[in-house]
Amino acid sequence: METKWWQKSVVYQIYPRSFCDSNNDGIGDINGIRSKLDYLEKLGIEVIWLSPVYCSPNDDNGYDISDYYDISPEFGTLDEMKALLKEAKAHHIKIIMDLVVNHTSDEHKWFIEAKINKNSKYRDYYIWRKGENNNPPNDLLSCFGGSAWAYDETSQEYYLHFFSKRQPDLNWENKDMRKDIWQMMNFWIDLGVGGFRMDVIDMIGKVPDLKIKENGPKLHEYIQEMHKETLQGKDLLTVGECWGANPQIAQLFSSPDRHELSMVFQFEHIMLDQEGSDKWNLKKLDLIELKKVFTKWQKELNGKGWNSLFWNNHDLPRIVSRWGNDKEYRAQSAKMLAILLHGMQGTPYIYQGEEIGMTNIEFNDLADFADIESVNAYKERMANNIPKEEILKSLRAKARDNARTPMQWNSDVYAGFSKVKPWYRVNRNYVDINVEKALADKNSIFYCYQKLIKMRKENPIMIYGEYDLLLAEDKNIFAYTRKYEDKTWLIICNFYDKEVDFNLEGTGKILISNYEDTITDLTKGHLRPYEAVIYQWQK
Ligand code: TEU
Ligand code: CA
Repeated sequence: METKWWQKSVVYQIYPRSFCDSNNDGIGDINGIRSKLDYLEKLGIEVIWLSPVYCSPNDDNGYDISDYYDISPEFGTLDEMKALLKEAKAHHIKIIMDLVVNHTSDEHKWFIEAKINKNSKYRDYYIWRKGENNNPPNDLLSCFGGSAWAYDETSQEYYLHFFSKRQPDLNWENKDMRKDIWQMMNFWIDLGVGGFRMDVIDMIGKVPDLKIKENGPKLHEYIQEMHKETLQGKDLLTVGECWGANPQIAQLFSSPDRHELSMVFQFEHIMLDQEGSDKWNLKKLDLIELKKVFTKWQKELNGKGWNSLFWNNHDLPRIVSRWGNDKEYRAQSAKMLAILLHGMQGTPYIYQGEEIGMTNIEFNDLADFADIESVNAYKERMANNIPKEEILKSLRAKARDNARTPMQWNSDVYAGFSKVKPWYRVNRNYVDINVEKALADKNSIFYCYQKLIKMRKENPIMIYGEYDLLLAEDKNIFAYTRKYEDKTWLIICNFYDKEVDFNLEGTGKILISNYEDTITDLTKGHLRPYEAVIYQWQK
């Protein structure tokens, strides 16, 4: 298979509201991103995934779009967006846009029209049903709590919303609606974007009457139509957010001969520290399970599709607080997690602040949460008589707010993010954890990420090398090899804070490590807390 540029690149996700505020109104913006391109080039990333910057009433921070063709005034203007695209290009960085087309905002002109006029062509752009004896058509639930059906007084019908009431679901059965989406995508492609990250794309084939949310029967038909009408011949990076994917489904999306997407985000590893489908129902991570899940995906997409590799995004808690140790071993564990992930096959994604080891934040009360999911979960769980301490425990561990605190640039007031009080609280640890400090310390987490990105550009084994798990039964160590041509790399990581021994053959040449004086004799293997190494293996 011919190598694609996105197989060699590392992507950096920007959550614009929290990245950098250029005009001191407390909200990050496009000009703020423009001012940090030198920094991103220094890190070595070649793609930015930009979370939504379109017009939005912000019921779900931009994931409720009211105009796909324009930039929200709080983020800037379309001209500034064009300038960002151009300047990013000069920094060898492409920009992929968030494409949120499972739903729109209730303030989108299509929905406004659909709501007031039953005979409008836009009525059928959404999903309307008559209820049953004053009840919703069925018991489908919204991801943000409560029924997925909202009652519209005017027309006395219910409309579907898998997310908030203010995010009505689009009806993908409607061909005109699809055409309008293709036109909008082509508008952005013509402006020079590098591709799209597609929000909950596996929901567009929904069949609400059969209670099918994800992976509906026409899903791949729609994606292939999208490919034909927009992506074909354009060499773009496309990544679909697919909470319901298994490796077979991911192959359908990402196998090149099917002409769908470059890759998907799957969340199997992300769901390992919860009981069942409820993310608030906490469970301890089992390392053996984590190894199994990664190994399954590495093996099953090898040569048949492509993996995305990530620990973090704007919906997830900070990985160093989640599966690392953000206290005594913050730097070591953050680097271990970076080495473990970047050593695998796939395209790595870094979420803003991950490269400096930003952590979760402290929450003490309802007032500390800004996110709709957190606020709803808090209220719903209070109503269900779950003890407050237990609710807070889950939210501390999992709230999306953890990822959304302002980026920590320096130790000035508000962490250098803004000169005024930001829209959301700055983590108190910004005086110790910030970009300025990271850049000044040659052993910082930042330079570990920088080195991993550089290694990927220089070593085809990181792209093509075949993956094999080692020490599968070891309860503390995550180890695997990558093999390509005559080379073997060994990636070995101590996942915990206790020292461990291991026993393998031969010696290793150290390519990257998160400690000084790492051993090279693998027959007397020993790893310190969170120690992680990539070796070139000589047996
Ligand atoms: O997320 C999809 C999604 O399913 C999330 O709601 C997820 O279940 C939750 O965040 C886990 O905590 C996408 C976006 O990434 C998210 O920010 C949006 O809120 C959502 O779609 C609706 O657009
Ligand atoms: Ca601003």
